[in-house]
Amino acid sequence: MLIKSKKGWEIPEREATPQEIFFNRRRFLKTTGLVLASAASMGLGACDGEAEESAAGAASSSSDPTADLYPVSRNERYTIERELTPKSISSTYNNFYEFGSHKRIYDKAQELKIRPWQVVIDGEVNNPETLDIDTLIRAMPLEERLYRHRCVEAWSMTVPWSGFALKELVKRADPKSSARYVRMETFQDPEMASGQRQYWYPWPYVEGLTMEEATNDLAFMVTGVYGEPLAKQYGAPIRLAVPWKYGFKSIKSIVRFTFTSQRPVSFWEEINPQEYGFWANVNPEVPHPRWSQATEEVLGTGKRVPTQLFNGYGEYVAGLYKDMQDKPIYF
Ligand SMILES: Nc1nc2c(c(=O)[nH]1)N[C@H]1C(S)=C(S)[C@@H](COP(=O)(O)O)O[C@H]1N2
Ligand SMILES: [Mo]
Repeated sequence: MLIKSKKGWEIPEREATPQEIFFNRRRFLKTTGLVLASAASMGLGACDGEAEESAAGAASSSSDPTADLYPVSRNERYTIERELTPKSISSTYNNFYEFGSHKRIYDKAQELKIRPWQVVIDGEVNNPETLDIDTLIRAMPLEERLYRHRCVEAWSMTVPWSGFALKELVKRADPKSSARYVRMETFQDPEMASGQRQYWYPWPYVEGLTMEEATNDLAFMVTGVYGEPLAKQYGAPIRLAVPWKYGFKSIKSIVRFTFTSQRPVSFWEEINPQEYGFWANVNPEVPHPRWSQATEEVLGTGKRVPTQLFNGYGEYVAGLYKDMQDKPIYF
């Protein structure tokens, strides 16, 4: 039996309710009263279960076929004034609903099989292809970037990601002029990923960016962290990092990039469009319908700090939104 002890950096539920609790009416109607029972038994378990911290590092990767590539050299353009979040913390406090709707999924996530792993690039492109993840990673210019990450639940961390600019993948795909969005999709395998047996969620996890966002310098494909291949709980073997947006935009364990003229409906938007919009740009002045976004708990520090517009990345991205007519949520 494990005794629960709450860490200082864990957010009390009254400040940040886990994302799963509210279901929109459409899904509610789709899935009947059974959902209520299930939702109740899921509870508010954001902080359930004490971590065996030593298990966390086990997630890394001497056997990873890309291990020889890391560490990669740091791009000094992307450093930050905040201290890095210790690996023991960021690797044991994760959102990865494919493995459960709470934060302590890191040992469950070790069930993720990351080889063989194929990535499909399709849709409105001149160079559609299906390629092996190792081929893709080895074809791309890898670098390290220190990025802040701000979850919509009002916690944040600072992580040394390794990977490549998403615009390099866009260049390789060679999109047609009809492509206006990149839609990204996570694997779907409910036998492997127990969370995907929670059938009331709209699996697979989907996210999307406009082409302008996807080709912005900041949009980063992550294949490593802390100078090693990406550990499974962070979304191995490849996930997105878009640090000016709320964390749910940074989709994990991607198997497909589809270039399309249609705006994708993302996983959280499908679940609750009133609370999780397409844009999801970090904005301290626009509260989530159920909590403030003015401040954030910095994992590992026990401190709350003010949240910044675009999570502090306005110099890179503010120009993308200056002509936006409709005022979508979170912006
Ligand atoms: N496929 C998938 N991607 C996902 C999620 C998820 O549940 N499934 N959670 C998102 C959310 S809400 C956050 S905050 C980040 C968490 O990333 P981390 O666990 O590396 O901190 O991943 C995002 N990407
Ligand atoms: Mo999040």
